[in-house]
Amino acid sequence: MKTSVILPTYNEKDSIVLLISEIRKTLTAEGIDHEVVIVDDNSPDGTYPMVVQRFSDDPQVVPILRTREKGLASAILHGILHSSGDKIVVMDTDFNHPPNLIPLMIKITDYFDIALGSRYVIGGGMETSRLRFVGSKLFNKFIHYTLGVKTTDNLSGYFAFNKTILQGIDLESIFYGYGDYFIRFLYVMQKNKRFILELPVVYKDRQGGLSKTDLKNELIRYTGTVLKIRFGFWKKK
Ligand SMILES: Nc1nc2c(ncn2[C@@H]2O[C@H](COP(=O)(O)OP(=O)(O)OP(=O)(O)O)[C@@H](O)[C@H]2O)c(=O)[nH]1
Ligand SMILES: [Mg+2]
Repeated sequence: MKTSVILPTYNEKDSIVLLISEIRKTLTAEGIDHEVVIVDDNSPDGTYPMVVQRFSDDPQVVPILRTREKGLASAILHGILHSSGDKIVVMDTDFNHPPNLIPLMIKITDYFDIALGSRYVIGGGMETSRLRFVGSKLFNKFIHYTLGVKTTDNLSGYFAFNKTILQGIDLESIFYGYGDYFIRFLYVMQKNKRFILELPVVYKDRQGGLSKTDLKNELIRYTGTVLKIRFGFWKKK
């Protein structure tokens, strides 16, 4: 069984080389067959050439450059479609998501369809802003009561799964926009009765670079996503 770790990047030159190195080291030490797929949307800070140059002698690092398309969710889908693994791990590239948990997440997918890194199960949390932690928790309650999903962190974006669960699903109707793709993904997977295990994750502070998240815009977008699903304006094809 091979695992593909998908890393979407936009202006992450401060952290990407260290992150790839840590992932390669951790998974190699655990004897996990893997590749690391980087999907960069032509970052002005030169993230892509930096990865190409630094890992040119490492066939398990697969850098992909997109010049025509841009966006977090479609970058993740692009990486998944160009990956060769049987298992997929998706994470942020700024160390928000601690890479030392990847082996455990992969192990969990031997028994569950999806391993979900969650801030809101016992032991989980967020080192960054308390306001953001509480705000996101409340928004997750809204998602829970509106859509009836059981998962507690529908905005996490740190997860692992068996690729077979994507079969027969119109992925483009899920993987568009920003973090809202994850609300659609978990909703569809729970409708499909997939087995999900949430494991505690403590988000670390971003290491270098700038945030791409505009909290006000995302709040509006995420609310729209939830209401569209709830009132039948979003249909998975
Ligand atoms: N390929 C690609 N990646 C993106 C895009 N926008 C964001 N990302 C990546 O998506 C991940 C999440 O973005 P962040 O800016 O860290 O968002 P966040 O975690 O909500 O915000 P922080 O608190 O700053 O960490 C990072 O790895 C980004 O580099 C995009 O348009 N294209
Ligand atoms: Mg981040």
